[in-house]
Amino acid sequence: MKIIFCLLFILSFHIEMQATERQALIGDSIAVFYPPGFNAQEILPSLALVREPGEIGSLPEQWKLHVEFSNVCGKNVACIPVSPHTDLYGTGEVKGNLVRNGTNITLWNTDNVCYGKYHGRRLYQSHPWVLGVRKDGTAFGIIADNTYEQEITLGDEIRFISSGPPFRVIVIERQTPQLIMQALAELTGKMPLPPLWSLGFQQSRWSYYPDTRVKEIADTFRLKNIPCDVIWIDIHYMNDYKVFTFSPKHFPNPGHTNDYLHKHGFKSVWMIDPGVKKENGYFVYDSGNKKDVWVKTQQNDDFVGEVWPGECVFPDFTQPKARNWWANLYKDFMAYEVDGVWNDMNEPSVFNFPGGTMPEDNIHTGGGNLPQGTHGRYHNVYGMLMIKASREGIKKANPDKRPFILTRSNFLGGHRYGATWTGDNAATWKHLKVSIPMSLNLGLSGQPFNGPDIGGFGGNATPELFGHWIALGAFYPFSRAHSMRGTDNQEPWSFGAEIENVSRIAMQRRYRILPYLYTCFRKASLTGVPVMQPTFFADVRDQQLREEQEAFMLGSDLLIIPKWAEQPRLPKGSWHSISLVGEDSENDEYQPDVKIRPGSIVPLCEMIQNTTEYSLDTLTLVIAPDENNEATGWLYHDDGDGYGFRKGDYCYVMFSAKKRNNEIIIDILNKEGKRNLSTKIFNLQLISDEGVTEIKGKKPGELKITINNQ
Ligand code: MIG
Repeated sequence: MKIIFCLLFILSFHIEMQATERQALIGDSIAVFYPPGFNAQEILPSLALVREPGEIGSLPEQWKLHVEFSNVCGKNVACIPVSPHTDLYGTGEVKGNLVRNGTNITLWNTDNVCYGKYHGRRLYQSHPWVLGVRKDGTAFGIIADNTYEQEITLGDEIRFISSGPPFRVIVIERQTPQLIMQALAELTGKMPLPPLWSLGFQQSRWSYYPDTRVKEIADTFRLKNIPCDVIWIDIHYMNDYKVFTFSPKHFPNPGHTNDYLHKHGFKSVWMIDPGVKKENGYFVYDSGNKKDVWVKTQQNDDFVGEVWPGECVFPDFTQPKARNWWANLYKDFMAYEVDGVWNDMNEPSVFNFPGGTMPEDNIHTGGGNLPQGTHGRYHNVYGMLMIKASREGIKKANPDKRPFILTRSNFLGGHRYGATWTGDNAATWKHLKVSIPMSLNLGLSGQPFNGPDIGGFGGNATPELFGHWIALGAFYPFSRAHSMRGTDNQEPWSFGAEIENVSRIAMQRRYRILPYLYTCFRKASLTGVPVMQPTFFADVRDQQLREEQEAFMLGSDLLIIPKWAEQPRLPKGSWHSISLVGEDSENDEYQPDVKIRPGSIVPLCEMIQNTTEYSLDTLTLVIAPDENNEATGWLYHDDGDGYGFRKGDYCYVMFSAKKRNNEIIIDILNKEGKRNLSTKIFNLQLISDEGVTEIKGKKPGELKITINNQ
């Protein structure tokens, strides 16, 4: 520490202070600050923003946050002083505490196994973004609008120290952090609504092969009645690790494998990496060569680096023609009835080069509105541009379905193209615990659809650890168990009868809340407010909640408290615990406590084994009246896939409940959409300080109910 201070002291002699060259309003309480020497050619177009912002005026006099630009030892620095007692969040996928004050991180997408390198301070994704929440709950957001390698240090001031050219900074001011998230989504875009099946539980490992093993895993889920929607197919399905091929030995008939999975109510997600084996006669290599799509070296040769297939070339996704070529590769691939695609290794990870990636002076040719640039410029967006191309291809192959793409590497704004998992964690308690602030901060950085490898990727989970992880994992936005090759089996039934049962209950809980969860995803896709939310979102003025990173919220109405939480700080008010699948079964050592916000109504569906069985014919409403004896809740429903909803084929329903003496009146209002709620039977769970009153089997016309006081 001391050494760093001395260094800073010495360095401070080399600081060249520069005034802001220009500042302007680009939206309601959104400002942009340009440094001196800003050269749009060198740094724009922005890859985070959906469009170049138009200036609408000058900054009001009382504007609070100003940006100081400087150049320190050749690096361009933007510094934003913040008032004391400001809590800082965001900064993307990072290891560590939810509150980011006092930390620094490097934005340089890195394949970081078990988060072991660089003290875990640089991981697979980059989000040059900080969310600040002041003592009074007002909030701000800051985008350092550049893609270069940079460091974010968070102290009394927020610093972005970039190794690229001078960059602009965007500052958003809002009354609450939730409103900041909405403004961020206005600027960087919204998550497209994912298919319903991708909200189900997903089972993966590196790798399930041959195809008979895939079937066996699927069969076992059904046999054991553990709800599950997706089986993941990792790299061993490929022929020699060549992307877009199938091993003739292990997966001779991928179409049949998928067909089998579909017949049993499963979907499949198959991996595609960016590295293309350098092998004449391999159609991907040959066709890419013909179109000249590869990343180049300084000498203008095709860059060659080693990944799983051995020597590989790498598509240059900055080129429209390369993205187009890549997109078209998905046509034949998806024709095997592949449901989703997993883009891995796209930092890009390169085994035989320093830093585990390609040299910074490699050349990306660009095209369209993207200028030619070095890998240093485009490294952090390599993964994002890859999944952008993947998404286009998958969409083109299946125009009537919603694409599902999972990516390891990404950048601020990349939620527009795919979901994310948090890379190679480890099967340790520490990584279980850190998964919560990590997922929360990803959500607070604009990526609502994320989650870690349940059970931990590296190493072997003990039964106890796996039990706790899957019990919690039921409540991650993206819920997938995955593990590394060479580790012990990590399916829910691999740890003995007790943990198998814990897993079943956990997933039953997830599937019961699907109507609520899907509604949260819909909201996220419309507004940018995260699905998984920090507890302080329940009460942004309550200082006690600001650091809470064991308990968290799912949407605004459910609070999830892990069994192992030591001292969770909970929002004030009577948040009551609710039971999702039957109190007796949930009351084990593992299942998190689920509490409901007073004043809310949470819709649950029946217990199902996968989303092909999803139905709202019978709906349970969990009703938690507030102190005025009133509650409201929302439900979004549509086909679960496809784009009918864009033409109004959905329903968005508001439930309201009023309790008067021993009577409860429930109103259902179709607020939006051409569909009507199809529910035939309502079951009610009325939550109060006295406990739960269950009322079953009511028809839509019978929702004025007399409660027989027990
Ligand atoms: O170098 O495809 O993070 O989830 O199982 C390892 C094999 C490559 C890294 C991913 C992991 C995946 C593994 N991949």
